[in-house]
Amino acid sequence: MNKEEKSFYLSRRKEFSKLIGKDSIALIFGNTHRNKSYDGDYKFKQYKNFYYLTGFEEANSALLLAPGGVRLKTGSKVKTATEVLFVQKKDTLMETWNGKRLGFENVTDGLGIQNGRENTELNYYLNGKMLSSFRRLYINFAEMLKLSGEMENIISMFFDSMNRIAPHIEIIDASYVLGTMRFIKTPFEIIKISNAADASIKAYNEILKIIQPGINEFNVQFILEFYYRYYGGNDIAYHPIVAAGENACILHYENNDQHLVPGDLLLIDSASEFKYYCSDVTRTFPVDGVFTTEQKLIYEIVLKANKECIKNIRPGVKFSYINNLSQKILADGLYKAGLLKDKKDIKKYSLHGVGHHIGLDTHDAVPSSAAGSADFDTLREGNVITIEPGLYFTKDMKEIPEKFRGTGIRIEDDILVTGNGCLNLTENMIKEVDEIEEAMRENHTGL
Ligand SMILES: [Mn+2]
Repeated sequence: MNKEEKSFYLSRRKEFSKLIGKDSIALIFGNTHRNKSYDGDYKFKQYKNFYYLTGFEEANSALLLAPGGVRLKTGSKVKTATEVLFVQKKDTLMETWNGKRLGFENVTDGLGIQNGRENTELNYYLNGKMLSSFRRLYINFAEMLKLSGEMENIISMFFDSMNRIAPHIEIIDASYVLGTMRFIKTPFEIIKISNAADASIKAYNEILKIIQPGINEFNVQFILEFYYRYYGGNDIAYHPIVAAGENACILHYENNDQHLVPGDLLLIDSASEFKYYCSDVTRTFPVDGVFTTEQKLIYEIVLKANKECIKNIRPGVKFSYINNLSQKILADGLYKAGLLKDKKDIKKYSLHGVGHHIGLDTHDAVPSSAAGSADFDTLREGNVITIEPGLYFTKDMKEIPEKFRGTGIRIEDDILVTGNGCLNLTENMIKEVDEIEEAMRENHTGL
């Protein structure tokens, strides 16, 4: 880990420690491997809250933060520590099978964290007696309950000692405090989201040359994924939606296995991740390179909502206001086109809200506006959000003329709230009708 990274994660631990106070202790667990079937696991992915405080990707880890200090033994010596990272034991055999482990001795040099210990020592710190000198225990409780493997024993120890802790210590889920921090992105994080967005933009430029009738949704899915990596991304930000025709009306369509048919639209909601930070974009393209009159009409309504919302984003504006603005533009557009009798019915066709925060998680773990008394609705400098209006007409919607049915359109960009306005991180991703048609006509290589 380089100096800049070390100093970012240290700043996160310091801020978190300040927020919880000296009479609190925090234990933030990293993720464990997840079983897919029999002896096969999913590819490991670190818990984002843990990653936010450490930048450490190894499984079976946990971070202890004690702003007021905690006693830490080294042989016969005892010292006071404010940070301890618990990591997997070095194990030559396991490392041969599954990859190198950092080892507790290398925690300070490697990650800039004050102290390292083997995770088996966690038991001591989950002991009721040790915890009894603190008033509050912050723990990523909901995430902890999902841990498996070697961490399970450690957690059951925790539950065993709950009786002894319970009388005086308040146990608080740490996700709220971490969420308030994650609400505002630092320049270090914005660069990462921006890099993810850039890889997505370049990959979409490539896929435009390839989309044509006869290829399959999965061709589009995996060619995009290839290009994310090719252009510097590390992973996909989420399971992609590559949905042709009516499939686009299933909001979280995941099969991605149908052939593309001329005359249909193809909705692509897929994006790159860069070093654990997500971009999140959606574009809708005509399979054969030309929008029909009806498709174009709906597309222009959605595009107008997308652009007007982005224009209105600046610090102090409420996200809920932007959402209402989007609904209003969509409703007005459909009303004018004669497709909506009562504007109040717009939800039937717009289905979802206008956007969400992005960051380490695609739907970033920012507290909802309903949680607590803090205001997470008013946009602030350093927020990064998506703007993704959409309109969806299934084949069953008999009140809509047939030529409009079997169509889903969504246009999604990633927006950074700046000091006096906003910056569209996906500004350079194609979205005008003429530009899409022109790009699909020229430079088209096919598969
Ligand atoms: Mn999204």
